[in-house]
Amino acid sequence: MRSVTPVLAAAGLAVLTACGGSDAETSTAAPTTNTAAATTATTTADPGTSTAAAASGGGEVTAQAAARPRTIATGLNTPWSIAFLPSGDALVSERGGVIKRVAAKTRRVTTEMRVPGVVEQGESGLLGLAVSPTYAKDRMVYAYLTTARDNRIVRFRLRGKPRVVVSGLEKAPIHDGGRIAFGPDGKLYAGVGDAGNTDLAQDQDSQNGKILRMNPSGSVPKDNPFPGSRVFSLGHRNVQGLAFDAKGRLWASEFGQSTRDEVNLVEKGKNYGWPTVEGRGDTQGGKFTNPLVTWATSEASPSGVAIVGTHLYVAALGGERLWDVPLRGAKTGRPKALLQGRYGRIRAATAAPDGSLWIATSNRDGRGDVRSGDDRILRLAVKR
Ligand SMILES: [Ca+2]
Repeated sequence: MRSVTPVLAAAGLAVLTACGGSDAETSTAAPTTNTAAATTATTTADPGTSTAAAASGGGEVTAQAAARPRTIATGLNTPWSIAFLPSGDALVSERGGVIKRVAAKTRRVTTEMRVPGVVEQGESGLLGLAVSPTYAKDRMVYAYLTTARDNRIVRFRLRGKPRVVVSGLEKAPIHDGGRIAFGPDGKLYAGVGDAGNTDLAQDQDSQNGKILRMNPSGSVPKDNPFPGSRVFSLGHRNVQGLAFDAKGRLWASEFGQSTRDEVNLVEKGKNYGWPTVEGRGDTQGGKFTNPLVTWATSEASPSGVAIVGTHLYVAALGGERLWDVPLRGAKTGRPKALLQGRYGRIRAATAAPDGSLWIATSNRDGRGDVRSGDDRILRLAVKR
């Protein structure tokens, strides 16, 4: 399934069916998880997952793993993104189109608003949220969502009318990207999937299969790598995780197709290889940039990412775990698996204002085993 013909790629649902267990968001893991884990990363089990520890041969329990997760909220339906307001309240997008609010002090969950025009189909719907870095002044919240026509980014005041930031991104039942994040430069970054059309990732005129960089209004910053274009980096399949480290470097997770998922250090104007290269491969003399971390798709299927201190946390859907990737400047250390098999599919990971990490499960997204209380948000005390 590495090279998909354009005809097949154009029919998103056909790809979904054809890929079967190898599609990135699916939880149908290949039966090689533990073997693959042993060869690529030391899988450190969370306390209580003794089977996982035994299977991976690892007995080491890190400070991160030892931190017992606390449930913050239950009964959510496919939460996709968590974003904190300056007050400490958290906004949570549910893929069907609702934004919930988790109160900072009481942790009471209330429905904040329904975002108009959202059409949830397959992997698409109401996806990423971002709070304006100048929220105190403008009170703007940004959302990446799917409508009947397209994927788009809108902004609004809570309970107010959304206005378009960017529209016309191709949508599909799969590979819709959807993560948005403000950089320390005040620009808005967005992971846009290839919408099942692999050719778009290398097409400089398409905004699909890219990471975009834009002004908060949606206009193109003058210092973008390609004049007049929001494209910041290209050659991406489906980026659903974006986070900036303390030095302003951009880290992104990316779903592979059938072999390797990726964590990339994303730099202006670079080409990350899809669909020519999945995982690490021939850079063709530097034309392509290789990922710093890869996993078998059964171990990860990575969605949201968050940085706390010098660790990148990667929420894994199909892998049903949280990956802890130590960051050493622009390099990465050996990843450790946390919470493996404990909570099912994990979609979102967000650094909370108190230095903890909040994650959200995604067991009600149509591909998980729904457990009592799903979907839930958990808080983890992690090393800073
Ligand atoms: Ca790549």
